[in-house]
Amino acid sequence: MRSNLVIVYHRQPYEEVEVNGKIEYHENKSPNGIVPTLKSFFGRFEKGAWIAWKYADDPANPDFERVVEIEDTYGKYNVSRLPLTREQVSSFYHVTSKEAFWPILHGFKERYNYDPVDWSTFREVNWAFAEAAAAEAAEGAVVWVHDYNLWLVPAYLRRLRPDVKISFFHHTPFPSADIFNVLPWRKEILESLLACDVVGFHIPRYVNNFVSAARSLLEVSTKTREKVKDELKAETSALSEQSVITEVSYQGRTIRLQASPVGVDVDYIESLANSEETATKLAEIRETLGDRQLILSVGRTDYTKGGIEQLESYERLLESRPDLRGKVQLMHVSVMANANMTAYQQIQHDLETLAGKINGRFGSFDWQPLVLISRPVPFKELVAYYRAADVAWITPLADGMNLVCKEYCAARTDGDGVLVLSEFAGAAVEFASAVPTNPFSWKSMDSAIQYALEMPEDERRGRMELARQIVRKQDIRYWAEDQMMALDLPTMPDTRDAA
Ligand code: GDG
Repeated sequence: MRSNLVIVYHRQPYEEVEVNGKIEYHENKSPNGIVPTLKSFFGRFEKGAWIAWKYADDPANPDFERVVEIEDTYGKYNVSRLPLTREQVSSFYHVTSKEAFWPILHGFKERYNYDPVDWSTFREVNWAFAEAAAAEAAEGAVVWVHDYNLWLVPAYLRRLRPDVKISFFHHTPFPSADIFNVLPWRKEILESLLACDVVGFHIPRYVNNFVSAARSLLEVSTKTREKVKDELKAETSALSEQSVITEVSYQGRTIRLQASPVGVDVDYIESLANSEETATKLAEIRETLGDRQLILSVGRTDYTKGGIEQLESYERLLESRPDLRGKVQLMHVSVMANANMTAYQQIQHDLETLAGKINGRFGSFDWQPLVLISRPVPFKELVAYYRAADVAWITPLADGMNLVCKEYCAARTDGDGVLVLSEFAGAAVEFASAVPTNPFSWKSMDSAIQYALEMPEDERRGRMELARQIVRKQDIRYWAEDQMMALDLPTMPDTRDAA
C-alpha cells in the first residue's frame, strides 16, 4: 500500500542497533527534537512513509533492504533508505549544504565556500530523494520536504508526480535577496521551491525575504499581504515585520507561504521538570552551586550560535565586576554535530582556548568561573539544569528559531528564571518579555547579562509568566495544526483546557 503522507528528511527516524548479528530498528532515545514531532503526523494519515539516506558502502551492512516497515509508538510506517556513497554524502551534505548554503542562509557571506561544490552531485542526490518519494506516494498524497539540503526535490517531484501536494519547511533563516543571490544556483533553487503548494518558514521576515529573492530573479506576482499577528512581532526584535506575504504566483500556479514558528512539547518538558528525578538532580546542582548564580547556555557548536561572542562578554563581565567573581558560574554546553568539518573544529578549538583563558585568569581552588561541556547531556539532565539556571543566556548571531530558549521557559514550572535572548534568533519575535541582546554589540551583550543577574524577583516572575504563556500557546501542537491548515487538511481540536 502506498502512503498518504511522505516525509522527506535526510536523517533516518530511528537508530539501527545490531543484536546477535541482526539489525534491529530502535526508536530514537531522545523524545525531544524535530524527528518525533514529524513522526507524530503519521497518526493522522492512513499510511505514512519516510525517506532518508543511508551509507551504501557500510561494511557492516552492505546489502540493506531499501524499504523497511517500522512499527513504533507512532504506528506502522515505511522507511525508504537511499543508498549513498561516502563521497556523495560528503559532497551533498558537508560541502554544498554546510559550506555553501548554511553560511548564506545565516548571512555569513565571508564564510561561503563555493569552490569545492559539485552541483551535479547535489542534483543527483536530490533526484534520488524525489524518485524515492514518488515511489512511496499514493495518488494525491502529501509530500513534506524538510530543509535546504533537499532544495531541488520539489521541482523533480513535480515532474515525476504532478498529482501530489508538496510542502517544504525551512528550519533555518531565509536571507534577503542581497545575500541569497550570492548562490550561483539561486534561480534553480527558487524555481524548485515555487513548484511546491506550500512553502513554510518560522517567521514572517523569512517569508518576505524569500519573496524578495523570488522577485529579484523571476516574474512572480504576490496576491495577499496580511498584518502579522501580534504574537509574532515583539517590538524588541530586530526580526519583526508588520506585514507578511501569504501567496505568490508563478507560471500560472499559486503557492501558499506560511510563517509558523516551531514550538516544543511543553507537556512533556513540564512532566520531566516536575519529576522526582529532576527534583533530586536539582537539589544536587543547587548544593554544588551554593549561593552562586548559574548562567546556562546550550547549543550546537556552530559559528552562527554566538558562543565566542558570549564567552568574550563573560570575560569582560568578570573583569569589570570583581564583586561577581566567585558569585556566578557559566555552564556553556556546546555540542559538535559535524565533528569532521574544519569550520566546526575551529570554533570548538576557539571555545576551548577562551574557556581555558577565562578559568585560568579568574578561577581559584574553590571556584571555576566557566564549565564548558562538549559532550551531549541527556535531555532529562538538561531539564534539571534548565530548572537550576538563574539565567538562560542565548546569543546566536543568526538562528532560524532556537528551541533551547523555549525548552528553558517550558521547564520553569516554578515561574522563576530569566531569559536573555538574541534579537537575531527567530524566537525573539515571540518573546517580548525576554531581555533582548544584540550579539554584535559589546555594550548590549554586557548590559543584558548584568541586567539579568540583578533582576528583582517580581520582575523575573512577571516576565517568565508572559514567556510561559507564549511557549504553551505556540507549542508543538500549534505548529502541527498550522501545517495541516496550510495544506487544507483536517485539524484536531485542542482539548487541553477541556481536560
Ligand atoms: C535547527 C535550526 C531551529 C542541544 N544540546 C543538547 C541537546 N540539545 C538540543 C536542544 C534542542 C536542540 O538540540 C537544538 O535546537 P535548536 O533549535 O536550538 O537548534 P538547531 O539544532 O540548530 O536546529 C534552529 C530548529 O532547527 C528547529 O526548526 O530552531 O534555528 O538551526 O532541542 O535541547 N539535547 C540533549 N543534550 C544536549 O547536550 N539531549
